[in-house]
Parts: sequence; structure tokens; C-alpha cells
Amino acid sequence: MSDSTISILVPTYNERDNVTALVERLGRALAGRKYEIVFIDDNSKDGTAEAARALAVKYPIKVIVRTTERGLGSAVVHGFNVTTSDILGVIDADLQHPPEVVTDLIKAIDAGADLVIGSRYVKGGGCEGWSLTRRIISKGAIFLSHLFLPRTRGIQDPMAGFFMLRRSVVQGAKLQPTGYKILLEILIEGKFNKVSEVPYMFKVREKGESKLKAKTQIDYLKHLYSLMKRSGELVRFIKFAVVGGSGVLVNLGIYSLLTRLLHMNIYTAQAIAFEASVISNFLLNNFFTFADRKANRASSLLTKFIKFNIISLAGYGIQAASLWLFHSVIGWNDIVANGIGIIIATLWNYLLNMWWTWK
Ligand SMILES: Nc1nc2c(ncn2[C@@H]2O[C@H](COP(=O)(O)OP(=O)(O)OP(=O)(O)O)[C@@H](O)[C@H]2O)c(=O)[nH]1
Ligand SMILES: [Mg+2]
Repeated sequence: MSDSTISILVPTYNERDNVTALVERLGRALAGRKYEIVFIDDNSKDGTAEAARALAVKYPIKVIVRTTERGLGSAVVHGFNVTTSDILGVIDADLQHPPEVVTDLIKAIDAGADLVIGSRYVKGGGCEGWSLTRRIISKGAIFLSHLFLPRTRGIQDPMAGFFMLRRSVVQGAKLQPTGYKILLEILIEGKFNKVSEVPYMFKVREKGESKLKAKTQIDYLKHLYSLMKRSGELVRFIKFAVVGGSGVLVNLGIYSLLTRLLHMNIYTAQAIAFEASVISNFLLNNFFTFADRKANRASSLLTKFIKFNIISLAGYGIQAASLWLFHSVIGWNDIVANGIGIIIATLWNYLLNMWWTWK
């Protein structure tokens, strides 16, 4: 394995003052390996490409300058496409990813990992000098990814820009890199078995300017939506909502039957009708919405059913609370108040069932 060639891809935009230190430090970390450092520069105005080329007399360096495209994610994918090495690494140019950690990434690949992530969120990792706001945004982004993209759940730092992988992970993968989060794209579209994370400390940028803008956060949400669509999670949510709608019909139908035909007490009828809709929702969700994670053995079906009941009961509580708050307290129309309750309860039911029942 130690014979494999390694391409370290470095996307750059105006990083002239960082390239020399980066190359020297990468050179030390990669000594004894067959490697190349590939800069993918988006026509920087500060002479980044020239500075990188000047180092090629001493180091195995390639410099690619793109003039028609801009963007970190697409620069990385461009790097995948124009290199031929078995092992591909990605690192920022600004030294916020300590180049020495590349040694640990390679060790993990040699030990059998298909994909290894330089991680800020495993023991020993962290971020230097981040404001509380930036920490919250970062954690929030990870939380959303864990919630809506189940494939990223075991990974503490799916937003990392520092990683290494075997070419087979991205070979033939339909990568659509929009924005910054190229690793997220790989986690959804790539092919891999073993992923590992190695800790590192995300350093403060010392030279050059950050390209991170507020728009990056909006781009992330768009990207998340696109990945949900492609990974089938959006369709799953729609199925869940449709099943929920069918539950309302079951509930109303049985309630009418029990009260009008059997003249049952309305509260008893309401409880029976509610449970009947929980049962039909559960079965439809198990064999339709979550068919890929369904319970087959009776014992696990029962466990899931109990969890589903608990969540549904709480969901019902949310609906009742919302009717009370928006109608009785605030004085809105009861149908509007109930509608809000249904939306909140549907989201609650969906998220909790994703997280707990059919995890
Ligand atoms: N090729 C290319 N590289 C880019 C582009 N935008 C950013 N980069 C590079 O991607 C890396 C990360 O960008 P940064 O601006 O440092 O983003 P960040 O590290 O998330 O944010 P800071 O912590 O504020 O620095 C750096 O090496 C940049 O030069 C781009 O549009 N094209
Ligand atoms: Mg940076």
C-alpha cells in the first residue's frame, strides 16, 4: 500500500503568502512517499499560481489555473478528474489545516480506511479562536446534516475540508459540488466501507483573507436540500406526510363509525380511533416509508411499535397544546390553530421517528 501514489489537492484563491510554507511542510509530512501536490487555482489576482510554480524546481508540484469556473467544491472535483493517483488528499492552502496531520491521514488509509477525515470534533480536535457564533453555526450545520442525511450520522465532522480517500470512493460518483461542503457530497454520493476520523486543531488564518461569506451558509442549506432529494430523504418525508394524512382519515372514519353506528361514548371512541390510526400509520410507515429500515422480527416490530406510540402520543399533546395556545390564549381561528398544531406535530413525529424508531 505504501507504494501507492498520493495527490494532495490544494484549492486556492489569493493565497500567495501561504503556498511556500504549505509546500515545505507538506514535503516533510510526505517524505518517503510517492506524491504530488496539485494546486487548483481559480485565476488568483495576487500571483498564487506563479508562487506555486516557482516551488516546482524543488518539489513535485502541478499548478492548474481555471479561468472559466470559480468555487472551492468544483475546484476539488476538478482535481479528482485531472489526477490519476490511487490516493487523493484535500487540504486548504491557508495552513488552517496543519500539513503535518497528512501523516496521520495516510496512516489511516494504509490501515484500510477508504476515507479518512481530518476532524475538529473527535477527541483531540478543535478550533482555535472561533467566536461563539461561528461555533454555533458549525454545530448547527452538522446537526442538520445528521438529522436529514442519515448517512452522515456516524461522522462527527461531515463538514470538514481536510480529508483523504482512495480513488475508488469517487470513481464514477455523480458529484455536484455547489459551495464549500465537498466532503458532504462525497459522503452521500461516494462508495466506501470504512471511514475514520483523525483529530486536528483548526488553526487561525495568519496570512491572506478568508473567502467565507454569509452566503456560504445559504449555499449550505441549498446543498443540503439537493442532497436530501438525491438520497431519497425528501421522498421519504413526503411518504411520511401522506401516511399521516391517511391516518387522519382512519381516525375520523372509525370515530364516526363508533359514535354514529355503535353509539359509543365520544371520549372512548376518540381514544379507540386515535389508536387505530396509530396502528395503521405504524404499519404503513414500517413497510412503505421506512421499507429500507423496516422491522421484520416480531420483537423488533413490537419495540418499534412502542416507540411509535410514545412519539405519537407526544405529537397529539403538541396538537392539543397548539390549539390551546393559538386558539384559547391568542384567540386565532380554531382551524388555523389546529393546522399549525398538525404541521408542528408532523415534523415532530417525523424527526423523532427518524431518530429513534427507524434509526
Ligand atoms: N480554487 C478555489 N479555491 C478557493 C475558492 N474559495 C476558497 N478557496 C480556497 O479554499 C480554501 C478554504 O477557503 P477559506 O476562505 O480559507 O475558508 P475557511 O477556511 O472555511 O474559512 P476561514 O476560517 O475564514 O479561513 C483556501 O485554500 C482557499 O484559498 C474558490 O473559489 N476557488
Ligand atoms: Mg481558511
